[in-house]
Amino acid sequence: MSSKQIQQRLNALRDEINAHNYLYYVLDNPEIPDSEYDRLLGELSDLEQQYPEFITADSPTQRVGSTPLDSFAEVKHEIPMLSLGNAFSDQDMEDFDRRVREAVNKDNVDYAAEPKLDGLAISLLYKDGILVRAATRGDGRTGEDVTLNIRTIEAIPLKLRGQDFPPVIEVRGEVVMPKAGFAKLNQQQLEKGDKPFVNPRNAAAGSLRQLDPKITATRPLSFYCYGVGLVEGIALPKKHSQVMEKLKSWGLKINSESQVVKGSKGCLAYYTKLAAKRNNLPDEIDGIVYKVDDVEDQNILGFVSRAPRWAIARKFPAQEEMTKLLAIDIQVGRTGALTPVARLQPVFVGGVTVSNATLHNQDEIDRLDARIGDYVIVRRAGDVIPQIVSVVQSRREGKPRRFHLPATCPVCGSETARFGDEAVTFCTGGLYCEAQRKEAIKHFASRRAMNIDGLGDKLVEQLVDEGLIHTIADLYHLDVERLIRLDRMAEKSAKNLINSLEKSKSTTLARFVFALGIHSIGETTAQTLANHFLSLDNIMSADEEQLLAVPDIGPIVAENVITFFKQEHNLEVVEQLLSAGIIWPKIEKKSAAQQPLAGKIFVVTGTLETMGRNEAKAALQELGAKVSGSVSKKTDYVVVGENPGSKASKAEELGITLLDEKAFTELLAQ
Ligand code: 9MJ
Repeated sequence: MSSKQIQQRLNALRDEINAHNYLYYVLDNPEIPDSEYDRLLGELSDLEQQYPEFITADSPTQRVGSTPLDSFAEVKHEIPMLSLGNAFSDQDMEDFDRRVREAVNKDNVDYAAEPKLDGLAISLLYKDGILVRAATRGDGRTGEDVTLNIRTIEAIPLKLRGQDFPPVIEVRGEVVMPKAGFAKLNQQQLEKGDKPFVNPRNAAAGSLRQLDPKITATRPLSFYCYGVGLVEGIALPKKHSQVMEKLKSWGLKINSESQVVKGSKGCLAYYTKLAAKRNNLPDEIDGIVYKVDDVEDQNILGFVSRAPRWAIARKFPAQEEMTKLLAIDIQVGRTGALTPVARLQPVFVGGVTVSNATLHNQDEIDRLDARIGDYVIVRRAGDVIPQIVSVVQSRREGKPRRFHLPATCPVCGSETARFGDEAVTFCTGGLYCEAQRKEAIKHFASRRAMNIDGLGDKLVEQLVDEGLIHTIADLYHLDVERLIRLDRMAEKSAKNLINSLEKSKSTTLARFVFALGIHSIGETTAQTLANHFLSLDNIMSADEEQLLAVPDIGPIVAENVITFFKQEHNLEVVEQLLSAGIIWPKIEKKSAAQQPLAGKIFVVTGTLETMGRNEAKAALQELGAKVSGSVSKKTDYVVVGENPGSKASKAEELGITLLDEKAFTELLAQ
């Protein structure tokens, strides 16, 4: 390629990439998949590496600079960056509208209504369409030069689109961190062991304050423009809303929720509409900004001190407030999870009075270092449950005591426990604990457990609420006479239910074990326990060593089984169920003839067409084989399905017999 051809290709690639950026960021309407975009960027980057003499500063590859700064330089704003006056009520808005109408001498004024983004105000200076400087608002007169950091934000064009932009234009707007990006960033912070950011605004500010633009480049920042400062050479349209449309045509992102509304009525309607949408918007907003749309009217209105008289920010009720943590109570949920609940000095936040907030679990209390008597920041965003964001350490008085979840359940007195590295503390009371009773009974009655026909969730609630049953064992003492006294219970349904209960008494050991609702014991594990131990007595008396010797039973399941059968109440309930007449066929130890694969170790890898992996395992175990998760010298056979992993190749290396699906099903059939 000649030098001219190279430059042509480079320009074509840059134009194409910029066009796709525009479609993606400004119009919110991408045309090509990310993979194709990445390919274009890759081609540009490769070509530029080959011909570094043709790299231009506005090339899409040049967003991230390589040298960190020592400090940010000062930038003087030629036209000050203003702040906004606030309105907190409908009355404030009506007063604002009246002042405006009186000043411009009109009966009706149009306002450009925009979401008020909670980010950082930034000024972008474009000369001949090229971004030459970006600065923070600072105190409004002097800000900091953050050009290198701002260049990393893909929603900000390094070069304006089209031809009709002024030779000098200063665009103003807000850098924000979208909620989704914020959540992801905080997740990463926690994983790295770093402190999470308190809110998207702080995260955006912290990201722009980095001296190394490489760090800023990793942060999910975005930008919306909302106005202009210095403009030279070409006059802009006469309406604010038209200026915004112009900026959009030049490749700058404007908020798609923006809208021109009529008079104070229009302002109030827009406020109501956006307040309802607030939590579903991609970015954090803390109110609405209303601007007189007519620029000539803006000039008539002018400024008072540092705020324009032609604009106002109507604030949503604050979503964060400070209050006192009075006590921590414990709620026991339906699954037995103990949830610490903060009792707060009532405080008006997010539009409602909040006096409780969840503290989630012990780890969360420890992370916050929340102690009774502390002052805390409470956040309530929309319909979301109020959260405690942080403790105001500087307000702590004396030595308030730390809080620990109790060793026994506050509802039933059973031991509490944490399993593995789960954060949640559970009550082990199971069937006995009132808080867990309804769920336990629903589970017990369900189709895959005791399969009690006609005993639905609603009826279980009713039976417990009316005090007719307390535990699953009480189900078998119900009679038609008592049932028909319930609301909406006809004699026929009552009789049917009694029949179903009677029928359910004939079951299997696996179903019964599953029905007990032991934590983390699903159907498959219940079946495994039944196959291995053969009797309920054996399961109930198994110690940790015996349980761990069962294939597929790990320490968590073992601990849950032992804890469950250690509880006196659970033993009583089991005893009552058995005396009520629950029976199952005795499981015979299989003879050698029935266990042709006894002693053989199998590994299953890849996807089988005719059965699931668990099904295959169960079939092998039924025939006496052991199924292991990893291939070793001890492995006898490896069953290989579609797309097998490294296990198949390892087996081949070790010279282990491989069975394809056909060979495997034949083996099972034999
Ligand atoms: C925000 N923060 O979203 C203005 N703003 O206009 C909008 N801020 C503003 N406009 C003049 N949408 C000064 C500040």
